[in-house]
Amino acid sequence: MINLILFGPPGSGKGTQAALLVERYQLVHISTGDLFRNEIGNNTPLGLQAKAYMSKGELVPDAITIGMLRNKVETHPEARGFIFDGFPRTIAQAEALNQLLEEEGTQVHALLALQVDDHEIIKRIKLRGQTSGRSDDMDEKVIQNRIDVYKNETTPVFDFYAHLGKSHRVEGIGSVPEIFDRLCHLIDAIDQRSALRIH
Ligand code: B4P
Repeated sequence: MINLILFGPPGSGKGTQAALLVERYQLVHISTGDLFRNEIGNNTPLGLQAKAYMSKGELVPDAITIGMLRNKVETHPEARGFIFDGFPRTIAQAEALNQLLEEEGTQVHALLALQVDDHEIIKRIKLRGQTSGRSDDMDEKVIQNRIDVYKNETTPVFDFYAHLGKSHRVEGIGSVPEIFDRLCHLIDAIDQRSALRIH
């Protein structure tokens, strides 16, 4: 089993790359952003709560996010591994994920951090905002807040896994296939080193 965290600032390409990695390695993809958007689309109480935070570019509170993630993981006992996309975004979420995976007899094997500068991120998100219908992609103030929240609340998660020797930086600028290749090289090296046998 291999469990990977796809990490990086908003709009760094986590969702884009996760979709390709899932195909290549046959892992279960869990995107907390997608799960929240799904709840919002279905007008559920959880969706209503999440919407209030997401529309401002704030993080949804840990208790809500962790509960939702746990439910999702538990619906996939057959998984040969997970790609966590957009989770964990706080130290509390990272600690909860470690505990959850420990209960399942497994662990986080690597955090892959896409490196993309602010200028490129803002360009990408605004471009997506023209078609995504996502209110958090359209307002430059909200986009800037998402970047600030990432820097203040989420970057400590990189250090949390770096202390465990599990954080890796990956250049996130380039074409989608180029970045995919970089990620695959890294994952294959981690696989070989730890004899996880994901192929
Ligand atoms: P997310 O859904 O995680 O949104 P994101 O960070 O914008 O997405 P991502 O990095 O996946 O970008 P993508 O591949 O789409 O979070 C949204 C909100 O949900 C958060 O702000 C927060 O409120 C809430 N939330 C989610 N998880 C949470 C958690 N754990 N705790 C609390 N709150 C949480 O790429 C972006 C764009 O770039 C796309 O248009 C894509 O086509 C383009 N692109 C991708 N790769 C490219 C490349 N190589 N070159 C050029 N363009 C590229």
